[in-house]
Amino acid sequence: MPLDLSTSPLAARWPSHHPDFIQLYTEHTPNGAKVSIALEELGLPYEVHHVSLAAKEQKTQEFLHLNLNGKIPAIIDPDGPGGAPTGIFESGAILFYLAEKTGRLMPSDAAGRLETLQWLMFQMASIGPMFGQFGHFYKVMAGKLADPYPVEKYAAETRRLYSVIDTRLDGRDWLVGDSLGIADIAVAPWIWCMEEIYRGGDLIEAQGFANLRRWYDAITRLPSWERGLFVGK
Ligand SMILES: N[C@@H](CCC(=O)N[C@@H](CS)C(=O)NCC(=O)O)C(=O)O
Repeated sequence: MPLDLSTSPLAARWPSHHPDFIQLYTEHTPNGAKVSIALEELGLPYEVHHVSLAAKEQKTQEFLHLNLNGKIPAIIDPDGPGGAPTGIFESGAILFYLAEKTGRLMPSDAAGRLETLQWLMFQMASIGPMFGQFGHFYKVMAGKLADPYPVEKYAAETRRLYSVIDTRLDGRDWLVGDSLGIADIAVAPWIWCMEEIYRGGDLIEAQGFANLRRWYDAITRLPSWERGLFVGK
């Protein structure tokens, strides 16, 4: 949507020193990291604004002006479609926008673009929400629930999703096409979150997925991963 930073209430809470750069509103979370890793990989200049989830800054009027849904990440591109300053939320939409804008991180043919969209939707609709539920019950609610059902349910679904990714990567290096793309960048931070933040890897026997491990090792060795993962911390 059109959004001019110079007149937006956002600038009062998060002043910009480089208004000509892409403005990234984020925290150190898997959905936030997707966007910073993509921006690093693309080498686009961007300015980071830390949105404190602990302080509920994502629910402030200033932030809702950019994302009515009150969640990070969100960006403003001062050089959006048609050259107009544009605000975008939903990490999948942001990744797709950046790939379209630069002509990178996505195959250029129609079939490859469609395949990218398919795997991106798979991440947004399944991996993020299901891993997130697992994390809530396994980590946030640890020791607070007598009933093992929620952890069992979401651990089983998380393991099933690991298996989908592992099967897709059988005989291929990347989720779509023959080079790193936005689908990979969307999925990998959730593997990191599952294993490093939720510490759920042992429970779902994450090391047993050989194709996924090979692919994840390759992504985590990228300089853009190192630089992008901790943005917003
Ligand atoms: N589908 C959204 C989900 C965004 C999301 O859940 N963001 C989390 C951090 S990873 C957040 O802002 N949580 C705070 C809240 O829900 O209030 C996206 O991918 O952008």
